[in-house]
Amino acid sequence: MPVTVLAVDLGSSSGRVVAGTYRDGRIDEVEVRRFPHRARHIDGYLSWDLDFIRDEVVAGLRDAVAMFPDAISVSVDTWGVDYVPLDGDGRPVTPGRCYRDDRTTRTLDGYCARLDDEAAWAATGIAPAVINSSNQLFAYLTEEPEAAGRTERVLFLADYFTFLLTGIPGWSRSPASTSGLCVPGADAFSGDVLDALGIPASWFGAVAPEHAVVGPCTVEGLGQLTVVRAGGHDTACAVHALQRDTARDAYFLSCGSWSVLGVLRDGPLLSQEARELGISNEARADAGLRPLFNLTGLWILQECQRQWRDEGRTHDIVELLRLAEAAPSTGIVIDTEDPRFAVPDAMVDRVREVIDEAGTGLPTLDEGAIVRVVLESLATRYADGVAALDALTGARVPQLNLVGGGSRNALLCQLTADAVGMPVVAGPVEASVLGSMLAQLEVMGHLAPADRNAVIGATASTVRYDPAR
Ligand code: LRH
Repeated sequence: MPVTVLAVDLGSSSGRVVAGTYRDGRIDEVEVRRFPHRARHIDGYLSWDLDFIRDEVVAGLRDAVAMFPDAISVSVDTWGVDYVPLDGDGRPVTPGRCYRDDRTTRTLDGYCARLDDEAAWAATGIAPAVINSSNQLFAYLTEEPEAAGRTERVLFLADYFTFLLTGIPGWSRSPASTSGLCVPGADAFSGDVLDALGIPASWFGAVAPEHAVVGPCTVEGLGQLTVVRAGGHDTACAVHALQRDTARDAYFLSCGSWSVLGVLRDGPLLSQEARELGISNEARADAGLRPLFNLTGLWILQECQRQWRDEGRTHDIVELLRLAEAAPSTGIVIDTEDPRFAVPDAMVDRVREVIDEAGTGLPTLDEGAIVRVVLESLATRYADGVAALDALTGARVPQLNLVGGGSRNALLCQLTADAVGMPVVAGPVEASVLGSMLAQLEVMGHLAPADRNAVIGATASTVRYDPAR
């Protein structure tokens, strides 16, 4: 009997509702709705339009149920670190603030005075970063004390949408693990961190294991759906869609606005070396972990495209990649982690500024050359990350699995294979969606975990890029 599950996958530039029908050992996906969105300034803070996203999600689910009247379940995954503060009636106290807002830079000195980097790492196993929810909540308490005073609960974004679908609040382990507020392994919030930062422990409940049923959907017209925690964090869902031999470590690079490069393993990497290299021990949605580097990804290009579009220049990604492929390498490598690239707007100017600082004396680069510099620089950063993982795990793995939107970018995949010196297996593109569907089928009793690899093999298309000699 075919069975249909629904995945809601919310990224920081677009969201989608996808139906997956499992039959004959594979999943057929139909994208029912896709919508772009972006953060805008509200009350002086870069914020998300969560009501718009909610309306799109509900409309997408209604369309999905109309198309697939037998659909049995749904799960929501989102980008990490962001949260929604709720009042006693379960309503947002402020709009959902965006991790790219610079309030966390303004409040960083106060934060570090209470919790320095070494103490934060020791308590959490998460690399200190201004985007972490711990930094954001400290900024919230500091800059919006009146709103913070009216806050009863704080839900991470995926859990907020699950709450909207069920009325049941919860704190899923994978998004909680991105917060910088949990103990290593992310099975509980860290009392030490909450105390040090003055964040009320009452804002949180127990960390909920994932791959579990939450309850029936209470939204009108969607009552047939069981809401599942298939993995609240998009990257946790994405790694569930990797074909893997569980007996050995596997490296992954989840490539969208962010490049999340890491390794799948049971335990955290907590050595001093891991700390110095900037490892974050985030949780998978099953019981395991995925120590990783959160690196800047295609965001730089997305923002360049936006600027070129506004200036009436070439901005279509297919055309830009064709130009980049044709452009000779300049040999310039920029630091894609430069904080100037973390914020929106004027990205082309920032990239040019950083290139000029490299003192190359080259004439102003055109679109193709800029795209090539960015992609070559990303590939170089990935190679450094892979070398660091090799040093930390002692395991030289046979290939790098590159999933997410970046896996469609053949130039990036080839440059990455060349830079890391090992084959890149690119795909699936919609890894988070596939991971969510697999987990839902497992939780709902329609797929045995032992059969997962075969289903991924039958469902996902992958392309292999061998390093050039
Ligand atoms: C990628 C991602 C990443 C980080 C970032 C904020 O979508 O989830 O893993 O957490 O967003």
